[in-house]
Amino acid sequence: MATVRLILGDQLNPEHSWFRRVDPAVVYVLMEVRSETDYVVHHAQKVIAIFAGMRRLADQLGAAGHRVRYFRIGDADNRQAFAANLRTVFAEVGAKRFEYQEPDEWRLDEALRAFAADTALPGGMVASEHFLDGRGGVAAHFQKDAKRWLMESYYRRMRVRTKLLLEPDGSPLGGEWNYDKENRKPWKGTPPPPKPWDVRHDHRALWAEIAAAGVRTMGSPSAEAFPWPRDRAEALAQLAAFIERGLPDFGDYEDAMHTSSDRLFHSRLSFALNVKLLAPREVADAAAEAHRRDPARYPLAATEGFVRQIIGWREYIRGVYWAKMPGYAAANGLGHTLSLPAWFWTGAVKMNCLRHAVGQSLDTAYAHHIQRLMVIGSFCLTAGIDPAEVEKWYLGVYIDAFQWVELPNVIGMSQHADGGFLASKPYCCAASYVSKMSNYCGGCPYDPKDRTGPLACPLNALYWDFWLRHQDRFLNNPRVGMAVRQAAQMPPAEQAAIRRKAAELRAGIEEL
Ligand code: FAD
Ligand code: DLZ
Ligand code: SF4
Repeated sequence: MATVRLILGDQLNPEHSWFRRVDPAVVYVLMEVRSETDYVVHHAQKVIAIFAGMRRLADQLGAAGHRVRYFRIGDADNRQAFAANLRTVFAEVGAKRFEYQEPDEWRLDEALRAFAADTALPGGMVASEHFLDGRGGVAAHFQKDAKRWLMESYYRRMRVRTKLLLEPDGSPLGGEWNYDKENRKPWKGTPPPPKPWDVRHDHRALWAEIAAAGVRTMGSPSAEAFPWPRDRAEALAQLAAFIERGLPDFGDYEDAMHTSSDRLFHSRLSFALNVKLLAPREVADAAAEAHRRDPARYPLAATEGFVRQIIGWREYIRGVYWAKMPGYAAANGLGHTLSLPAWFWTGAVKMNCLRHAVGQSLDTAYAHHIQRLMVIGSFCLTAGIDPAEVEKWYLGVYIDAFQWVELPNVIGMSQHADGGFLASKPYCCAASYVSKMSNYCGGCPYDPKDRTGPLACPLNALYWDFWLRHQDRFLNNPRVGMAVRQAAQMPPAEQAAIRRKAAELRAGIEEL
C-alpha cells in the first residue's frame, strides 16, 4: 500500500518539502508522454531539456533512496497520458493515496482535479512551493471588476512584501521605485558582451529516443552541444555567472538588439526558473545582494530592472493568467484574423529584423524580451494576425514557454487582444525604433526611411495603418495618443497610400 506522488515536467525542484524525508511507502512518478509533447509543436530543445531534467531528477531522487517510477517516451508500457499511466502505477503499488503539486497550467489543473476526484483516493493537490504569491494574489491586490490592472502598483507591493531594495524606512532605494527610463540604450559593440556561461551536454542519445518515438518538433535540437541546465547545481552556476558577468550591464542594454549576440546582457534564466530548478526569491536576492556588496559595479538601475522582472512582471503575469482563464486564450479584442506566414517555421524572410529574431528563435529556442515584443510580436500585431495562432507559435518555440507565462505575454502584452487589461498600451513600432535599438536595418534589403515605395520597410506601412485602423479605440490613450493623432492628421492621399501598401503587404505576407 503506497502513496503515489506525481511530478510534472516543470516541477523539477529537488528542494521541495516532499523530498526531505525518505519514505518507502511513497512512490514518485514522472512521465514523458505524448499528451504533453503533442498539444502544440514544441521546439526540439524544449522537449530535450524537459526530458533531460526529468530524468536527472528521477536519478537524484533514486540515489537519495526514494522510490521512483519513470516512464520513458519509448517504453512499451507507456500509455502516453497522465491518467492512464497513473492507473498502471496505482495497480502496481496498491495506491492508497494520490498527491500532486499544483500545476501551473489551467488545462492540467482541470484534468488532474477531475482525475483525483475520479480515483476517490485521499490526498490531492499540494503547493509547488515556488512562486512568491498565490494564484489569486494579484487579483486580490486590485479592485474587483477593475477594467485594467497595472503591474507597477502590484510590483511596489511586492517590493514592500519582499523587503527588496528598500531603505531602512521602507522607501525605495535611491528614491525611485522604477528606473526603467535609464534602461533604454542601444548597444554599439562596447562593452563586449559577456562570454556565454551555458553548459554543454551531449544529448544525442536522448534526441534519438525522442525522434524514434515520432514526436514532431520544430527548430534545431543542438543535441551534441546542448546549452540548457538539467539540474539545480547547473542552474545555480548559471545564476552565479549571470550575476558576475551579465547583471552589471543588464540595465543599460536591456532593450538593445544586435546580430552579433543573441542575449547581450540578458540572463537566459527563464528555463531554469520556469521548471523550478531556481526559486524566484533566490534569483532576486542574488541580484539585490550583488548591488548591496558593490553598488559601483552593479548599478541600482540594472539591479532594480532585473528584480522587477522577477518579483513584478513574472508574478503579475501569473496572476492575470489565473484570473482570466479559460476565456483569455480566445481573446481577440482587435478582431485580427490573418494566418501566420510559413516563414515563422523556417526563418526564410527577407526582412532582416524578423529573419534574425525568428531564425534565432528556431536555432536556439530563445529570444530576449525586446525581440519577442518589439520585433516578432509587433509585426504580428500590426499585420493583424490571429492572436490564437501567434499564441500557439510562442508556446511551441521558446524553451521557457509554459502557458501560464506565455499566454498573458502574447495575448495581453504583445497582441493587445484583451482590450488593454494587462498592458496600458499596444506595444508596436515602425522601422525607426528597430533601427535605433539594433543593427538589423544595416543588412536589410528594405529602406527603413520609406513608408510606401516598392522597397519601403514593411513595418512602416503596417505601423501607421494599425493606428489608422484602430484610431477610435486609441485616440484618447495617453501613452499612444500622439502617434494616433499623427496618423489621423496625415493628408488623405498619404493615408490612402499607407492603407494600400499595408493591404499589399498582407496579401503578400508569405513573400516578405
Ligand atoms: P531576462 O531579461 O534576463 O529577465 C529575467 C527574468 O525575468 C526572466 O528569466 C523571466 O523569468 C522574468 N521575466 C522577464 N520579463 C518577463 C515577463 N514579461 N513575464 C514573465 N517573466 C518575465 N517568458 C517566459 O518565461 N516564458 C514565455 O513563454 C514567455 N513568452 C513571452 C512572449 C512574449 C510575446 C513576450 C513579449 C514575452 C514573453 N516572455 C516569456 C517574457 C520574457 O520575454 C522572457 O521571460 C525573457 O525573454 C526570458 O529571457 P531571460 O531569462 O534572458 O530574461
Ligand atoms: C512541455 C512538456 C513536454 C514537452 N513534455 C512533458 C512530458 O512529457 N511530461 C510532463 O510531465 N510534462 C511535460 N511538459 C510540461 C507540461 O506539458 C506542462 O506544460 C506543464 O506541466 C504545465 O505547467
Ligand atoms: Fe526590419 Fe525594416 Fe529595418 Fe528591414 S528596414 S531590418 S524590415 S525594420
